[in-house]
Amino acid sequence: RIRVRNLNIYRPIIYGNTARVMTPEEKQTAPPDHTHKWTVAVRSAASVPGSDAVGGADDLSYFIRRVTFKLHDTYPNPTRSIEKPPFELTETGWGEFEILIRITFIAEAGEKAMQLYHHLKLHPWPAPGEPEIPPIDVARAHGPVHSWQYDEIVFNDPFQNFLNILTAN
Ligand code: SLL
Repeated sequence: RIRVRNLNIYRPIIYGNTARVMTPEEKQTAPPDHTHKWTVAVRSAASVPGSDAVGGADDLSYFIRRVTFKLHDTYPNPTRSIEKPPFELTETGWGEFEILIRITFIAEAGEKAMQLYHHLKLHPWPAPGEPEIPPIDVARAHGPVHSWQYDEIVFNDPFQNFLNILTAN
């Protein structure tokens, strides 16, 4: 296995969540205290030709093998592994918390898993110093919440065969 020295190659990603207030129908099949439906995801930030979506949902598996989302311990089986794209997880709940996102690369990368943290955001208002959470109908009227972070996954001195995989995609 040959490393290509003095070369950095990066892939842009976005990670984060969307959230919205659950509909009455959705509430019927969820635990009674759950108020929000949310999706946490890792997506490509490279533009997808012919798509105006934010991030390409499907195009990270050529170098990412698995994304694991570690949820709050109040969730059953809080460690959720997604082995296929799209690397996302949808759940319901009532509270915000820190999600540990672990990205495992394909074996050819020869890289350790990468860890990111994302604060799951359910409420549109900035919470710090704001003890009061407005009523649910106020939240519903406000519409979905989006909280995304841009990042670049950098590979230093990549293996030649991994570099080939990255540049072929
Ligand atoms: C808080 N630090 O106290 C946060 C914890 C936990 C959120 C929030 C549902 C889990 C379940 C859920 O939303 N947990 O019972 O399925 O506000």
